[in-house]
Amino acid sequence: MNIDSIIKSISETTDRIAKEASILGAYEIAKDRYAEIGVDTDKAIETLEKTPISLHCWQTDDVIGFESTAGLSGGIQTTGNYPGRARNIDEVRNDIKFAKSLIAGNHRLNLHEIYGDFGGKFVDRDQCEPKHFESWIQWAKENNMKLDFNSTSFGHPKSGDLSLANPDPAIREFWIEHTKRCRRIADAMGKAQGDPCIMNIWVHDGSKDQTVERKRYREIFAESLDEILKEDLPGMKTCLEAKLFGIGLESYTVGSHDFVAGYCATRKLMYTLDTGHYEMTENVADMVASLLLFVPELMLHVSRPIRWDSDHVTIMNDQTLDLFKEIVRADALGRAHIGLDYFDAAINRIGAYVIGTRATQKCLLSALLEPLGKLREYEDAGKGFQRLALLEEAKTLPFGAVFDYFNYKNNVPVGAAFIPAIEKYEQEVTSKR
Ligand code: RNT
Ligand code: ZN
Repeated sequence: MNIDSIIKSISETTDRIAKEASILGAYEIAKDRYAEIGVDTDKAIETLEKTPISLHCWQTDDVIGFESTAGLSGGIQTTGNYPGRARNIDEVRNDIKFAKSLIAGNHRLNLHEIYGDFGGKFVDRDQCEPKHFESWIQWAKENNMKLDFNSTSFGHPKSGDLSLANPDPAIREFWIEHTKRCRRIADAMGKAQGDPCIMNIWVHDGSKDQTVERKRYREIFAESLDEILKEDLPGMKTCLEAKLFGIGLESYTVGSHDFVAGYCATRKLMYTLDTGHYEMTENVADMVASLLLFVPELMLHVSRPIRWDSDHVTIMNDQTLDLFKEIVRADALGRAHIGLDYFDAAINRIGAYVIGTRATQKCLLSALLEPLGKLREYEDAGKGFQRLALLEEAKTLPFGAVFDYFNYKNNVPVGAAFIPAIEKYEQEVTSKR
């Protein structure tokens, strides 16, 4: 059986009809309840349907890619060894396709440079070209997905502790060349899909122990970035990701929040906000309303840090709910691109994919269902009690009925019905790897 018929047979086993009446009935009641406080649920669903989430290809294979079998380095790490990891380009594609069949809406696919179609040959990072991504462009088109992209500074003999911020010109030039080439690949993707490909630059550069050259590395990094960004490439947009620390790079990170905020503000560049990249007690959601005043756009890496930047599967928690509330309250959905960034190798990887994507949609939907008009009225009138009361009441409105209907309407499993679907795929596909 080929992968398409497996996916089709699994989706047919989802018990939709039996539940139909209760899903529709619950939605009608929910719709009325929300209408009472001035919220149009149909409109919220429509916005959710139109908002793509960029699925990170690296959840399928523990951030390994197809360049070499060198382990992960550069301050990030996956933990766990659940069986069934995707081992090659076809398996990565099949897993993404299957995960997508369980998620409502049209989504984008976020690739790293190490996921190129290198045809079994070793292509070094300073040699990558658009041709290595032609089959991805084709595949994405066939599967109705648009592509986003990432340069890859980790997991390479020249990664070391410093790449774009390296004082050694040979190493620094190598990574400048890599990043320039990646921007051209992203440009080719964007042109082919008729929509800008967003390319993220995250480099791990930093220091395990104390450094006396904090400013010097940041100056070099800024110079490298300026050089990289010189080329005008209309098919793509670049964003730069900030970070607090990496594993083995605990004392100092070149691309810290302050550096990236300053760089993006002065160069009018998109800022990548990864929810795992700040102090644990920092209010990441609050950054949205500041950054948006000074940078043109935001790229979100929705993740879940546990004690550190652990990249646990995104769930519907306060941190993620607050993040999307701030984006909707700032009327900034058009300026915020949503991507996921976690890698859990300890549970079924496709399950992890689907849980995190659906959780992100739940958080966005919850933000879209906020009675913002009324809340703003109260706030303007200085009615603090009424504002707090409505915020509290809004928490227990029948949100779940709206989310169920959204999935039902989009022909994907409602509620926990995706669990048996993933179990079946595991039985028929991933457990045989
Ligand atoms: C690392 C960054 C970065 C990576 C991916 C693989 O801390 O979050 O975005 O996770 O590029
Ligand atoms: Zn990230």
